[in-house]
This record gives sequence, C-alpha cells and structure tokens, in this order.
Amino acid sequence: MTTSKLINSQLIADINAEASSQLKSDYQSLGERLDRRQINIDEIVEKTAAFSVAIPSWGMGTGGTRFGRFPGEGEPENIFEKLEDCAVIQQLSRATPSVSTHFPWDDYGDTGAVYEKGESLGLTFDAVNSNTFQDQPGQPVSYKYGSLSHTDKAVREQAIAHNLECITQGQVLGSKALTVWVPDGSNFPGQQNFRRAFERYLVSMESIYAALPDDWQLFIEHKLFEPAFYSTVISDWGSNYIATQHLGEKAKCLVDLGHHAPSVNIEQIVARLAQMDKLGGFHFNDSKYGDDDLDCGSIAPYQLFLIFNELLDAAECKGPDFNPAYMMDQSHNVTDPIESLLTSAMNLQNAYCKSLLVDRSKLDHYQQHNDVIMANQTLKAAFDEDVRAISAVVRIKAGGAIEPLEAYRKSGYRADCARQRVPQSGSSAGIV
Ligand code: PSV
Ligand code: MN
Repeated sequence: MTTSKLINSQLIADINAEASSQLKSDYQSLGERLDRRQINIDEIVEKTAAFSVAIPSWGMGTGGTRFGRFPGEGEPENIFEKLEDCAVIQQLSRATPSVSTHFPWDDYGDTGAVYEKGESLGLTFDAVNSNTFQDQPGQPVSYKYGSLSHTDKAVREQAIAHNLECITQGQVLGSKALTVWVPDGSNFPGQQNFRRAFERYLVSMESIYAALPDDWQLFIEHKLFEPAFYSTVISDWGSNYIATQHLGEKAKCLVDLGHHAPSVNIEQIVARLAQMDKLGGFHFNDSKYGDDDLDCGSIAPYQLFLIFNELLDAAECKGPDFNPAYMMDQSHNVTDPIESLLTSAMNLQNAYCKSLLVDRSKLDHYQQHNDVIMANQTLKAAFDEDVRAISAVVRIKAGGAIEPLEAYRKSGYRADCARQRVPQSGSSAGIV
C-alpha cells in the first residue's frame, strides 16, 4: 500500500518564509546574549548541526499498555510505511537521518527491500534490536520462563539463533550494532538462582559476541523490572558492566533512560560508563514513575541536559573515538507518533545545544575551589538559555522546517495516510 511520500517542499518553504523574520530577531538577540558570555553563536550552530538521533521503527505506530491500545488513524502497517513516516520526521527535523529496527517485528521476508526503501528515502539504519520477549507463531520452544538465561538449553539455543539472525539481517541494512535486551528474570523469590541464571546468560552471550562482524558492536540494555517483577537478569548498569567486561571490547552498555530505579542519578551512570569506555549508546525517552516511555524531555528536561553535559565532558576528554549511539525508544499511546518523535528530536537537540554552552573551564575552576553555588550556577546558566532559535537555524540551513509541528499539521500528511492505509484492527493491549 503506497502513501503520499514526504511533505510538499513548497509548503515548508512558505511556512518558513512566514516565520523567518521572527527567527532572525530571536537569533540575533540570543547571539548578543551569548556574545556577552564570549560564546560565538555561529560556532554553536555548527556544533549543534552535528547532532542526530535514530528513530525507533517500533515507535511509529500507536503504543499501548497492558490495559489497552487506542490506535490512531492512518498508522503504518509495515516497515515500508514506517520508513515513510520516519522520512517525514527527518524531512522536517533534519536531526533524525537513521532508523533503529526490531526483529522480527520488521521482518517482511525481504530485508534487502527494506534497505532499498530506506535508501530511496535518504535514511540509514542504526542498531538492530532482537526480540526474545515474545513467542512468535510456530516457534518450537517458549520464552515464558526466559530466553538467553533459560534453564532449558533448547530455549537458549533458539534465543541465540534469533540474535545471530538479527546480525545477518542487520548486515543487509548496513547496521553496525546489535542491541540485546532480555526480559529474563523472576517474579517470585526462590524462583530463580541468581548466580546460575547470570552464568547461563553470559555463556549464551559469548556465542552472540563471537558471531559479531569485526566492525560491529554489541549493546547490552539493562532494565530494572518488567516483565519480570521480582528480579531481572540484567537489572542495572552494574550487571550490564560486568557482562560487557566479560564479553570484550565490542560489548558496551546501552542506557535506556526509563530502565532505572526512581531517583537514580542517571547522569552519573553515564559518566562512569563513559570513563570506562563502556558506554555504547542510549534509548532516550522520559518518565515520571518507571519505564513510562514518554517523549524525550517532556518530564525531566534538566536531567536530559545533565546527561548531555556528561557526554560532552567525556567527549572533550576522549576525543573523536567517543561516539555513543543516540536512539529514541518511546511509546506513543495518546499522541500522533510523528508529532511525538518530532518534538522529542527537537528536545534532545536543544538539550545537546545547551550543554555546548557550559563554560567548562569556569566550571572546572569552581569545582577545584569548592565554590558550590558558582559551580551549580555555571551549569544552570547554560540550561536556562532558550536555544530554540539555534536549532531552528540548524534545521533551516539543512532544508528542514522552522516550525516542524506546524508544517506537519498544515500538510495533512496523517489524513492522507488515513485515506490510503488500511486501518489497524482492534484495540489489543501491548507495550511497544
Ligand atoms: C524494553 O522495555 C525496551 O526498552 C527494549 O529496548 C525493547 O527492545 C523495547 O523496549 C521494545 O519495546
Ligand atoms: Mn529500550
């Protein structure tokens, strides 16, 4: 089923033309403010333009909870339509040139065709994600009691084989990393022997690691709870770090912002992993209570800024080889996924941009002299700047939209999709 592809570029140009004089004056006054702090705004624009984040293919449809799902109109029905929606996000935001895929959700029997579709839309592919948290039709053995750490060798072998297949599919897509998140764990004390389960997991992961192409990385994603509610095998960054250390250089930790205990200092975890060369990448999202998978920057924008602040500190110290993968992982239950992902990409870009404004030598000076208030104010001064004019200039220079949401809404893209795509059936439950 084909849909209207991309948004009419004349429409974007017209909306940009209307918004451009306002943008000019916002940019000028921000430039003057930054100038007073000896910051050159054009240099910040250049650096901000280097920021990009991958879109999760699985975030393109409406998500849900275990209580239900309320599908929106014109949702994509398959990976090809998902890629079309991703291309619209990229067309408007110019900060999302790649897509992270999930297997077998994105397996339509012809991964070459998926690659070609992406290429035709100007998209590339980031890490591939495996799925051993659901049973698939016809699968010989079940993941009900775990996958890579299962007590039954046959289940472990099936899970390993699936991950190897993901690598094969990922090679077709030009991906350079496999992300492994396992649901393995237990619901009741006594259900599982913690040590043996971790041992079995590590042995399984050794086989996956051994199959990695030379230029690939293996990202391990930890998660505190859910679907297991008493313990999970890779519950936290400590277990994750142990596993990546055990496996070798190509294994790195992936930090999903929603996968920690409430009030955990995630930016400090980021700093630790970066320092030890074990920070592989991110699944960005936001949350209030647990793994809420809300839009990036919608709940705790200061935390996001503090994370980027650590990333820039690490980048300064480690140089160009420090290059964690930035991906989003959100569930859009009550919003149009395109709108949520556009907003999230911009929030991430703004947080990144603000962290570029931190006066690091001043910060270092105050830290060295234990000037607590001034150290904190130095960080806060960067966070408090309104940098939206910078990211808008980055977008317009790259051919995007000054106001992506406005352009998207005026384009009627979703309504076109609703006319052209077969509606999704039912309102079944399910978290993406
Ligand atoms: C698990 O909650 C997770 O964050 C992993 O990244 C999965 O692959 C993704 O969500 C699937 O919804
Ligand atoms: Mn995730």
